[in-house]
Amino acid sequence: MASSAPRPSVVPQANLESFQTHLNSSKRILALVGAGLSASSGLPTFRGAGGLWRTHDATSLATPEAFSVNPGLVWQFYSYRRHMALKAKPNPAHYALAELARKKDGFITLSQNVDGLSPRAKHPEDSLKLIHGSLFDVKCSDFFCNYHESNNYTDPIVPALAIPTDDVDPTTTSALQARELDIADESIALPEIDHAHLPQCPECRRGLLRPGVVWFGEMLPKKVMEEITQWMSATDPIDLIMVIGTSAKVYPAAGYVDLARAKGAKVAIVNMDKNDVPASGLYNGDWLFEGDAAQILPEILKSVIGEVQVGEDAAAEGS
Ligand code: BV8
Repeated sequence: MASSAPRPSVVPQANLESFQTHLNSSKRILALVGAGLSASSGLPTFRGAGGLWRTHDATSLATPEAFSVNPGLVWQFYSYRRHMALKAKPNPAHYALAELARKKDGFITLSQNVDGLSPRAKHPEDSLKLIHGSLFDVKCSDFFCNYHESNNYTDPIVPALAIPTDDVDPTTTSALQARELDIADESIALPEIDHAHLPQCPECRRGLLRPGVVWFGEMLPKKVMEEITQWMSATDPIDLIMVIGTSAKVYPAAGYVDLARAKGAKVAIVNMDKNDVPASGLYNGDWLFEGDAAQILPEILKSVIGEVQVGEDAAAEGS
């Protein structure tokens, strides 16, 4: 149960007041979120750790080419991220956005994150656009098969992807954690996994299943893109776009900042690094809140959402 002790303010007063005045009067609001939103839930960002998973550039593993060359390696990358995301918990920033969605009809969140934490914070589905898919969806990689499965939380998804614990006592978390770290530690060789031991498509029984995420060079989900385009092209102006925990370097996601600006939106950046602002920079009247999204979002949205409730009770309240 959240402590009721008021949090120390992490936002300069002047900034907070002008922002909340605009927020309170805003009718149409967008949030573009990235890995930084989940950083204080313990999940590494893409840029964190130099963007590397072991010796591999994470973005190079997130490609159809990498999967066709070495599906075992790519599945170990995604199985590890599924495992870590399942162990993680939504943080106050996830709950704050979920509550804003319940309080403001004209608010939607565009999430680049595939970790499932915004859905677990009970962010209302119709105002949460998962533009890069989810670690917990799988689909057949065979071009002629349309098999797709959502909300697959089996961990590991197949025995061959289990985090090897045979030589450690899995009941002692520390040992297990050590083993988890091993997986991320390039000095420990990753096992070669035979195709036959990787997730198989239960429908065509020909193709391998692959993670239901959008890889570089792939189109974003058609239905989600249509919903966003419809929302963006409504006649009413957009009043505010909050750019939260993202380096805004990946397109078309990063392009929404300028699209929203073109519809009249003011921009509010929430980022641990004040230099990580979108390519078009900041204009007069925009806001830059430097720090941890998990601390800043509950504070700057308080005028609309009140005190953020984290944990189970928020779910009960929202469902
Ligand atoms: C496509 C899913 C075409 C998989 C991902 C235009 C110009 C240039 C290039 C392109 C362009 N258009 C398209 C491209 C190519 C490419 C692209 O953008 N390349 C980049 C690298 C230049 N785009 C694509 O390939 C897209 N597809 O264009 O298809 C097409 C068209 C027709 C027909 C066929 C094809 C697909 C892009 C999606 C790829 N999939 N994810 C997976 O996750 O494994 S992208 C992935 O990387 C994430 O989803 C996210 O989008 C991105 C990582 O960025 P962030 O989330 O922002 O994370 P990052 O670590 O970079 O930054 C973290 C930030 O948080 C930092 O600013 C840090 O300071 C801050 N922070 C840290 N801690 C905190 C914090 N902030 C607050 N609080 C904290 N505690």
